[in-house]
Amino acid sequence: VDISPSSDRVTATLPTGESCEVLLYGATLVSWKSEGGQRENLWMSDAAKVDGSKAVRGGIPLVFPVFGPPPSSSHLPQHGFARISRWEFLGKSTSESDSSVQLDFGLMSSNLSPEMRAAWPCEFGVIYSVTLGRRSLETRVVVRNEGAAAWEFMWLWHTYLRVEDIHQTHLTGLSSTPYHDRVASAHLTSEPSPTPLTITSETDRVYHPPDPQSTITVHTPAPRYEITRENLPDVVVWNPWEEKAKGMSDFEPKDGWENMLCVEEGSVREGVRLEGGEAWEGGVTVRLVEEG
Ligand code: TA6
Repeated sequence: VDISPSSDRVTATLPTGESCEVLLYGATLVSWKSEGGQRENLWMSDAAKVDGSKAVRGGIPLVFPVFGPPPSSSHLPQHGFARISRWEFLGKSTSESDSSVQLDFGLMSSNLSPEMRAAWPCEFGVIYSVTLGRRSLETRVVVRNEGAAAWEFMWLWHTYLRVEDIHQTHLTGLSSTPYHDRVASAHLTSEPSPTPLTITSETDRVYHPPDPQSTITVHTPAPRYEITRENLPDVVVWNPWEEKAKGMSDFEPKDGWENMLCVEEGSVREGVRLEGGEAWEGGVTVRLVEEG
């Protein structure tokens, strides 16, 4: 396994060629290649900023400690500060069989800029682990309250999956699940019949699957993505569609919405409360399974 922790990113490559690349900026996964390194599974905008000037448009940005627009009284940025902070690379560990490699990253309240510390003065420590397998990517997080006073947070992986064609993509595992529609800003219950979910216009939904162990599958003309969660009650499905893509300066190419789908796992409907010294952990595994 080759780890080249250059100054701004860490790349891990398995002997069989699969690889992942993580920016220290936001601990943002910007590439996950399978099939010997031939297939990229994450969508990245051609105009994504990776110089620290703004959150990366693509890959897997981390949302913490708030999801969405912050409370009006707060000075936190949209989706919090994790994705725009510099994380520390804590090291790697490989399995004996060399068929997987784990990269660990950390963010502490002491790493934050003064303004972010002021915006969210809670003592915290986050350890984020990325484990690359030949046909899988596992991401895990432990959030710990390092202070004495209790506080609440939200966590979400804002994952931009690459799809061959959004018009030939459908999801299973979310049908007949209640969701909050952020486009129509109404709380709706999804179609009662367990029909696969297709994406036919701007979509921004926060699902709350009744079975937290349910597998969500993204069927595309290429290997399907089978997504399982641990301790994460919510799943956001987002595609900006044509108009909103046009309106994002860092979203390129403008028809790129046809090749991406955000399937985002987290705990965002309600905050997670941690007493002083308490820790919370969550995880997501995405497996690649040949269709058919
Ligand atoms: O996860 C969906 C969402 O909350 C959408 O409402 C949209 O705002 C998207 O995230 C992108 O947000 P960003 O701050 O990365 O532009």
